[in-house]
Parts: sequence; C-alpha cells; structure tokens
Amino acid sequence: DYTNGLPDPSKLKEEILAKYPRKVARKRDKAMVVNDPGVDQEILANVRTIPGIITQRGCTYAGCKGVVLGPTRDIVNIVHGPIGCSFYAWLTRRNQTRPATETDANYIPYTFSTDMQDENIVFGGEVKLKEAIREAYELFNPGAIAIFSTCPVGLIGDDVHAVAREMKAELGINCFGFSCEGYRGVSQSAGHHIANNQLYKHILGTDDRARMGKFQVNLLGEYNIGGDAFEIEALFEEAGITLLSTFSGNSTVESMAYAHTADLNMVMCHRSINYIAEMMETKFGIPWIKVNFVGAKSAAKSLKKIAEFFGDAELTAKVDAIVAREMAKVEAVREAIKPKVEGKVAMMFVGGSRAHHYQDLFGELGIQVVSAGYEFAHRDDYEGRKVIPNIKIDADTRNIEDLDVEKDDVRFRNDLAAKKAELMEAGYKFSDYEGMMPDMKKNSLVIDDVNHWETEKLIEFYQPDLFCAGIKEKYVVQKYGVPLKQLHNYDYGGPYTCFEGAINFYQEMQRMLDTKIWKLVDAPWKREPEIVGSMTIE
Ligand code: CFM
Ligand code: HCA
Repeated sequence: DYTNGLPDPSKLKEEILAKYPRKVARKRDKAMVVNDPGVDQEILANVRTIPGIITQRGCTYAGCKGVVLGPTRDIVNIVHGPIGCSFYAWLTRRNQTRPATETDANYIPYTFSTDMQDENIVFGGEVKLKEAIREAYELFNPGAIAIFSTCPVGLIGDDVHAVAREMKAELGINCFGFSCEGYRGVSQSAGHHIANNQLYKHILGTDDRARMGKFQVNLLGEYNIGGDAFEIEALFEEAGITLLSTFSGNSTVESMAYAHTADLNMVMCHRSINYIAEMMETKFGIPWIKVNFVGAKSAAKSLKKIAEFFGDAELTAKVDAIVAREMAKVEAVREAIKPKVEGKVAMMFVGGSRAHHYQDLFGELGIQVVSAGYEFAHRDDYEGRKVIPNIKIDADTRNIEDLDVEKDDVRFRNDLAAKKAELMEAGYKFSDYEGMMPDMKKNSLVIDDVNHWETEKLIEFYQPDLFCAGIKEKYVVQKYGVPLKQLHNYDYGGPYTCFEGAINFYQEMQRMLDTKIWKLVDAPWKREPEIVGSMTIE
C-alpha cells in the first residue's frame, strides 16, 4: 500500500487531466488507474493515441519485422520500403544469436531493403522488389525469404503476397510476405498478430520430425535481448528439457517448422505471441502455460511449473537441485545489496510485458514501483483476466479467418475454452492468466501509453530514484537528474534472466542507485531560453 509516506496519486492524475481539452481528458482518465488489487478494475488500452500527443509507441512494421521475425537468423528479411525503416530496425534491439556452427546461416548482422525511391512510389515497386529477392537469393542462397511492407507499400498498392508466390515458384524456396504497413494498427501490437499469423501459415508444422527428447518444449515470446535466452537454454539443458524452438530469440525458421512436435508451449511475453500459442493449442492440441524467467524467484517458479506439468520424478529432482544451488548464490548477493537500495522509488513504462515482469526483480531488492504502464499491451495484460483472442482456424487449409487484429480484448472463445477444459480434465495443468494490476500495490498509478508530458509530471511528482523505459525517454529523463535504465535493449547490459541474470541486475541497480552523479545534472532548460529554429525566444 502506497498511501503512507508517498504522495496521493489521484492528485497527480487530477492535475494531469485538468490541463487536457475535455475530450482528451475523458479518454486519458480511463487510461490512468489508481490501482487497487483487491477490486476488479478496468483500464483503457490498445486504443489510438490522440493526435498531437507525443507517444512512446512504435508501429506495426516494428512489431512484425523488428520484434517477432527480427531475431531469427536463417531467414532473409527484406524490407520493402524507404531505407530509413531498415536502418531503424538494424540491430538496435540487441537481440543476440549463436549459430550452432560457423557455416550456419546468420543474416542478422545484415539489413536488407528495397530502398524505395520516389520513382517506385509513382510507378510501383513490385519490379524492384522481385529484383531484390533474386539478388538476395543469388548472394546468400537462403532457405527462406520474407518480405515486410512499410507504409508506402500499402498506400500505392504493391502486392507483396503475389510477388512472394511468384518468387517462391521461380526460386523454389519458401518465400512469403507480411502486410505489416506501419500505419495499420494503433501500435506494434498489430504487427505481432500479423507476424504470428504468417509464421503459423508458412512455417509452423511443415516438418514432422521424430522426437528428440523426453520432455519437448517451445519457448514463446523470448527474444534473446542481451543474451537472455542463453541463460534459459543453459538451465533447460542441465535439467534435461529439450527446447525445440524459441519464438524467436536465438532461433531458426528451420526449428519453427517442427515446433508443433512439442509437448508443451511456454509463453513468456504473452502480448507478442499469444496468438501462436492459441493456434498451436487449437490445431495440434499443445497446451501452453505462462512462464517468466525475469527475476530469480520467478525463474525458479517457472522451472518448477514445467516439472510439475510433466510430473516426472527425475525431472522434478533435477529442477529442485538446480533451484536450490542457484538460489543460494542469488540470495548471498541479494542480501548484500538489498539494504543499500531498499525503499528506493522506481517507475517503469515499457512495451507490453516487461513493465510487469521486471517488477519481480525490483521487488526482490525492496525497490518500490510506484507507477508503471505498457506502451501497447491490451486489457488482459493489465487486468489479468482470462481472455482468449478472437481467431478462427481452418484445420485443413491453415487459413486464419476473422483477423480482427485490434478487437480481440474481451472476447471469450467458447470452443477454445471447452478444449482447454477437456485437456485439464485429462490431466493437463494451466496457469491463470497473469496481469500487471493484480500484482501491483494499492495506490500505485498504472498508466497506459504514457506520453511525454505525463512523464514529466510523474517525475516532478514522485521524484523517483530510477526511471525505466526506452531510448525515446532516456535523455529527457536523465536531464531531470534521474537515472534511466533501458528495459528494452538493456543499454549495454544483460543478460537479466534466470539466476545469473538476477545477480547481474542487482549489481547494476546498486551501481545506478548508489552514484551521486545524477544529482549534479543541471537541465539545460532551467538555464537557457527555449530555442526554436535559429531564433531565440526571450
Ligand atoms: Fe514482448 Fe519484447 Fe515486450 Fe514486445 Fe517490444 Fe522488446 Fe518491449 Mo521493446 S516482444 S512486448 S514489442 S517483451 S521490442 S523484447 S523491449 S517494447 S516490453
Ligand atoms: C520497437 C523496438 C523497441 C524500441 C525500444 C525503445 C526495442 O518497438 O520498435 O523505444 O527504446 O525494444 O528495441 O521496443
């Protein structure tokens, strides 16, 4: 409960809303919730950002190309569009990869673009796209090529899917396109959905490989930022759990093709990949559970959940031994650091899952998260209700109908729910959906799609010791004298998953929170008049 000792967040909310025009205030009112975990509260999420407001969100192309497909190393991802869209997505997310052998395909260091020019906008870009595909094929000889549409592609009407079909026939390799024009949805979120659908349609289930292990799993929604996946992989290997495929950290499309032979799907970032989890459950009967490997206790819990699912005595013993050994190391470091950082005030505004998952690591150190929010998550990610996306799959053709990409929030799919119930009766265990709001303290302030101005007000109001967000916020926040930790690309750090990752994170938090340097920062706008173009306003 943050009632004692900390300022009343409803005052801040009131102050923020008072500055907005009436219509805007009404909308923002519903997107800012003074949290009460004891009550079923609703939040407005996954809706358009109001024009004129400076949002921290990204676009549909970013969610499709950068997020879901980006970390997969053996597919050539060609961006059909202006070069800026490619440049923006070129390695900035810090998703790492580790090819099994030196000769294994790895296209991640490259960026492929059709470099669209005015001429292509006027006369169409399909010819140039075909040339780019042929060129990539000749140079790299990949097993698969994907095409990503940027905004102009949809506006001029280039048919990337027809081009993909033609090239598939001509080159004899897997080639498919994504209609992931940046403007398509209200955020990255629509891009996740589009990416999930096409992966499902063109890759998943195309390789019926024989079993490779006793306990076969996939990890969904882990993107190997800063090496996070390497930590998880090492633990699975030690425990004797066979990780078939990850969507999509440190992964290959080759492994995604046989992912349907798994016994269990583990969903880490529910927001970006729940669609594939649901589709695999429907088509292949593979149950899924939520896991979180951020935070030592969460990692331990997730490992135990997997062991519990398989119900195998040997696996359970191995997992218990790993957890006991690793937790002892973690506890020693945590006990040394906690007294130094306990009680510090932090806030986090990140994407669609980390603003929740990272609260576990802060909780372990006794750091209070007084305010948090996602950029583009949906209501289920906040409220933690059982919500099942609105999808319909034709089992034979693999066609997915009714891609109501932005309206899947509060619908219940009875046939899926029934299927799940059936499996549960047969002995499968499912965890409840988890959400940010039930896990946050009373009177913390939960804000969806926080904007630049609200960020400034939050800093003034709470005077936090630490702000967690991304590159768009970083330097403004630091100029306020508040350290900012990027929870997207981890700045230069990571990994932060599992036990080693937790130790790494605790140590970094101590360094960031201990240093006095931030208090010496003098925001330039306090001294200098505002600069507009070359004119100085007195
Ligand atoms: Fe999932 Fe992600 Fe996130 Fe996300 Fe992202 Fe990311 Fe993120 Mo940046 S997939 S929702 S679209 S955990 S890129 S690895 S850090 S905003 S919180
Ligand atoms: C994206 C990718 C991003 C951006 C991070 C940031 C990432 O949404 O396009 O704004 O700092 O994690 O790299 O979320």
